Order: sequence, then structure tokens, then C-alpha cells
Amino acid sequence: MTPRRILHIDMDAFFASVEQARDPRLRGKPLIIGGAIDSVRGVVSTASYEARVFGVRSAMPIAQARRLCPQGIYMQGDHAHYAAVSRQVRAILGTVSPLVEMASIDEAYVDVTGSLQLFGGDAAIAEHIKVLIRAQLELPCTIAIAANRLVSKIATNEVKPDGFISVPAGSERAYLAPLPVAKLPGAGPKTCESLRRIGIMTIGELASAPTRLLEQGLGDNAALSLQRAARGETGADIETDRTPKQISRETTFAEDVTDWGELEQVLARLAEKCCHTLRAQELEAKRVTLKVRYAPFDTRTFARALPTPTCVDADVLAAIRALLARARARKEPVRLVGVALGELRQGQHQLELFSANGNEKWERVLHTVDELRGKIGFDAVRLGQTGRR
Ligand code: TTP
Ligand code: MG
Repeated sequence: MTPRRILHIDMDAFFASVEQARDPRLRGKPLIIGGAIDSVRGVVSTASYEARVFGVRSAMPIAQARRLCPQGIYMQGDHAHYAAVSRQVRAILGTVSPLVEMASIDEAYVDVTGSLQLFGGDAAIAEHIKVLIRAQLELPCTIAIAANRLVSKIATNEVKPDGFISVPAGSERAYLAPLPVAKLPGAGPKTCESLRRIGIMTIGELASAPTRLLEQGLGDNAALSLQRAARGETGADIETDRTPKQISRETTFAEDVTDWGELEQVLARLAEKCCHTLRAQELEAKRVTLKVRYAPFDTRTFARALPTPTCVDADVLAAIRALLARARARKEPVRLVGVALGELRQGQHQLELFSANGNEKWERVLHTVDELRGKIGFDAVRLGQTGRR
């Protein structure tokens, strides 16, 4: 498997920097942007780093900020403009990789795995982006590149402002180890307090703590996911704008069907169509849902997670068959059946998966089938499951 490289970028003091970019007189000054800036209830949206020196922070009441930094310049935020600049940042990121996910108005994850060779490495790609954003938008930003989103996001925060860091593959755990547990997303004040009570202050201590001890302190689920994060092992893949939420197909029958063998045939066909679309979009699915409408209008869904993400018909069919066993327990006539593939992601592990499962042949066959279907239509090629009647 090609190790992923995930770039996280976060703009520095975003709203304030945007104002400083369009009005040079504001540069180098303590600048505070807020909503309802003149109202007693207004809060600080952000403060320039010059204002942070005085202790001014996001979400602080403006009144308090004025006490801490009376010489500051206070401005009302202009959200429409910040959103427009955010879109420009998004466009610049799109020039280095198609896999961009904006996580908020001023931060994004970019899967740069496929772009690194082109640009010449982590440092080069980060420098390229920083230079473009400086030149086109006059804005500072901070970038981290690591094996997954979690580590890159934590790392960005550590090198702000105007920073860059690359966490080499394999050194995630060592990188995180000395940081306080509060730096882990998901470790709020209550969790940190629970951890402190069992003597855990750093991410490294959390990573190597006995699981039993953590479960007692935090509860089973929280303990496991937090410990995985502490080991730098977590991190979902990039969800780009292009990834649909699910791919589904369904068939309504003119007359109610009671023959489950027939329903299985129809479902196999629907599953093949879904998988065809899945592969055409280079996606994999982690969840299969079977939809059954029993006559007249009683619709039920049955779902199961797949052991590994897949785009292979046979895997989806196996799941459908297992779900069918549950659906047919109702012993009622059926008006409609459908298949939906969910928890979609970019097909990254396809090749490894195929070789791991001895599925190479399947892959070759399916690609040939997809090609033929592209040329001569979907129904030109029937695979084993739907071919036999
Ligand atoms: P952040 O990225 O959290 O903050 P920032 O960009 O101002 O500063 P830095 O990243 O360098 O630490 O948030 C991005 C923008 O979102 C910020 O400029 C203003 C807005 N924002 C609020 O309106 N309220 C808030 O409480 C926070 C945290 C941010
Ligand atoms: Mg920011």
C-alpha cells in the first residue's frame, strides 16, 4: 500500500489577516475582529497575532478584549468577503491535488499522496502552496503533512503561525508522545481531568497506558478510540466534494413477488449495477443496505458493514444474501427491492485488497466487464450471479 500523505492547512488569524491584506494600514497592528463589535454582548471572532500578545482570544467577550488591549483596532467582521477568500484558497489547493476537503472556512485537508513526486516532496509542496497564497491573496498560513488527518491537524497547531512541518511516516507516535493529552481532538476538559486522575498527562502516556486502566477511567469506547488516536493510528480518508454519500438502485415490481429466488436474482443485478457505478467513480463502499417494500407500503431496510471496503460485486452480493435471510423472515409478498452502498471513500486500498484476498483475477475480470459495458451497454455482459436463471 502506498503510504498516504495528508496535508493540513490552516490560515493564520484568518479574518484579521484578510482585513490586513485589503488594508495595509492594519498590518502589524493589534486587530480584533468581532461580531456585534459595539454591543456589550459581542465576542471576539479572531485577533491578529499582534493582539494575541495581550491575551486576546477567539470567543472572548469584546468588553474583556478592550480591557486587555485598549490600543487595539476593533472591527466588525465581513463574512461574505471571508467566504469568498476561502473559496480562493480552495481553488489554489485544487491546483496541487484533486482531493481537497475544506474542513472549515479557513482550514482544509488535501491528500497529496499522488502529487508529491511531481512537486518534489513534503517541503516543496508546502512551499509551493504558501507562495501561491502569499502572492495571490497576501495571506499567511500554516501547513503540516503527515500520514493521516489527525496527526497533520495536531501538527499544524504546533507550528503556527506561518509554519510548516512534515511528520515522517512511521514517526507519528513519537511525534505526538510529548504533547499534553488536551491536544488530541476528542480530549475535552472532562476527559483530560479523568486522565489526570489516573496519572496520564501526555499523549505518550496515554498511548502506552494499560487498556484496562483506561477503560476504568473513561469507559470502553472512549478509551479505545482515544488510545488509538494517541498512537497516531486514526484518521479517516479525505472526503472530497466528489464523493457521493451513497450509490443505490431499486426495482419496483408491477405485481407483488413471493418467490425469494427471483428476488435474489433481481438484487444481484442491482448490486452489479451499483458496483459498476462504484468502480466508475473509483470508490469503495463499507456498508451495504438492502431495502424491501412489503406490500402494500411497509418499507424496511436491513444493513451490514463489510469487513473491508470493496468495489467487488461478489463481496456486495455475499452481504446481500446474508441480509436476505433476515428480510425473508417476514414471509410477506414484496413490492420493491433496492440495494444501497454507503460509507463511500476513494478506492485507495483496492490493489492491496485484491492481492491480499487473491482477488486479482476478479479485478481484471471486472475491469474488462466494465469496459465492455461502457462500449456496448450494461446488459451486454452478465456475470455468473445474474446469468443463471
Ligand atoms: P481558527 O482557524 O480557529 O482561528 P484563526 O484562523 O483566526 O487563527 P489561527 O488559526 O492562526 O489560530 O478560525 C478561523 C476563523 O474562524 C477565524 O479567523 C474567525 C472564525 N472564528 C470565529 O468566528 N469564532 C471562533 O470562536 C473561532 C475559533 C474562529
Ligand atoms: Mg486559522
